[in-house]
Amino acid sequence: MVDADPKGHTFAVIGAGMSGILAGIKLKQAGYKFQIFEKADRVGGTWRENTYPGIACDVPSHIYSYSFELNPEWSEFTSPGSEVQEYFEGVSKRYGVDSEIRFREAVTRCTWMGHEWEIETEKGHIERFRWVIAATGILHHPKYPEIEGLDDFDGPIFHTARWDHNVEIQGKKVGLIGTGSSGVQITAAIAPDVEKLSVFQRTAQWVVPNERVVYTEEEKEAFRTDADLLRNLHTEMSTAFNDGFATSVIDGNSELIDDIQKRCLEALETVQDPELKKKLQPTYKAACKRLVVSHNFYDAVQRPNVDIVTADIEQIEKNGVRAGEELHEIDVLVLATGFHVDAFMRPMNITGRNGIVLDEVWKDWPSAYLSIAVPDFPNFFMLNGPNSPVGNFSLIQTAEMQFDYVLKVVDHVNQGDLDVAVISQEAYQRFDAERYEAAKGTVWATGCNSWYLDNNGVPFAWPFPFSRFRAEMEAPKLEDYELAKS
Ligand code: N01
Repeated sequence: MVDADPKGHTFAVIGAGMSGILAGIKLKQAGYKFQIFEKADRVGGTWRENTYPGIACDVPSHIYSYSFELNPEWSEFTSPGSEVQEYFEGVSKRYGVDSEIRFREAVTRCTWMGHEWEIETEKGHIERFRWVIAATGILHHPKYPEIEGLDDFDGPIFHTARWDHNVEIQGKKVGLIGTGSSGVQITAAIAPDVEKLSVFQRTAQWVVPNERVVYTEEEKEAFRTDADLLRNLHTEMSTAFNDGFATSVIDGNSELIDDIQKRCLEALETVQDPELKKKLQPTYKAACKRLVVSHNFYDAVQRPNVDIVTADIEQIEKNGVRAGEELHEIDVLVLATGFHVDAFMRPMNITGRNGIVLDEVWKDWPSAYLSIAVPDFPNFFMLNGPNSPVGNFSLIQTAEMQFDYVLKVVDHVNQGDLDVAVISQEAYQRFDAERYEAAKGTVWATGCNSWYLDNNGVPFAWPFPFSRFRAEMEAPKLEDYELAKS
């Protein structure tokens, strides 16, 4: 490996999911020394952890790929989760990143020691690194509902991100709490196999109909043999997405959102029973919550063995779930109740300069300059950190652009007589105030409850156009940083 860094600066990358693998590949290519720490025994992050029936990426596979590693083998327009997992495992091996990962070694502590970070892992290993890249993901801390009696249930009970494949659901009475993207995919997948499926829906979802497109062998062969075809497809899809949907969500009055809502309503019309249709009709604007994409949810819920329960859950009992007055008898209970989206790297103990603790800085809600850096935490960057465009652009494209930004800052420091970069309080506050104001005009702020909202009910995702994100990432404003020699 070429040593791009004459000062021997080293990187700790935390997490070997999509963005951690990306960081490894790019650091390797740039000639930097790095170590990736991964809590689990395999790469893949969210795709390793979510193995529930029906899991698929609802973003088109040809844009849910690294731009430098397009994949002609995707089986479908939106491919199954297991294929996405295989893709990341394959890329990680092919680029030689696997050998730089310390598996089963969660980082428990990061402490800034004045000129470098001290990192401690769950195995008690303590090491020092000049730079830290937190690539720990967003949707990875399962959120268990606070429902009375949850522990009293007699049968198997698990969260969607902890699916227990030892539990037989075939021919069983299954209860499913939650109708977000996970709940909807599971409903469609398991409805034909179970005796009874009781879906506990607290809020109706807008469900965008998509058609299932399976790529033919001829199409895949064309992708394999014509690199331009694949590249153009990636470019076209990215542009359409970034100029279309990504632009519309930041405008609460967008016509495109109205069109999407119309398409959702047309799909809802396929539900025959007026009472069921009424239950499934949302009362807020489409895309206010993250849109759910499905070609078969409405078919599934019209099966005679599926019950959409909208009465409030009173409590969970030994044999089932009591909603309203009625006890719904259940053998297996699945919690599709989402994730703690404000955790990010936590519960890791992170202490920056002057003993400032991240948990304290983020006690109300996490936020970061351009989603990447936090004042008082020198040489520490995040990929897909707080305020990232989670619901707007492809997470992979976002992470690639964020990483390129980080590398530009690092290169600048390394090439000068410097070794520390920390975002200034002033720059962070200026950005955060602007972001907070802009967030109020987005579709996510049009009057619904969702995981996009912070504790004050203000959306935390990137509220500006794609063009601004690209411009910010392409040309870091180095004047916003305090650059120093330690
Ligand atoms: O979680 P969610 P998810 N009693 O938070 C309900 C990504 N993803 O795992 O709407 C009753 O969206 C809650 O009800 P309400 C994607 O970004 C991607 O489904 O709050 N119900 C809601 O229905 C997605 O957005 C793919 O009223 C309770 C549900 O649980 C994100 O992950 C696939 C409750 C939670 O929905 C999260 O999706 C899957 C309670 N106490 C996921 N508590 C792809 O295909 C919560 N709920 C890429």
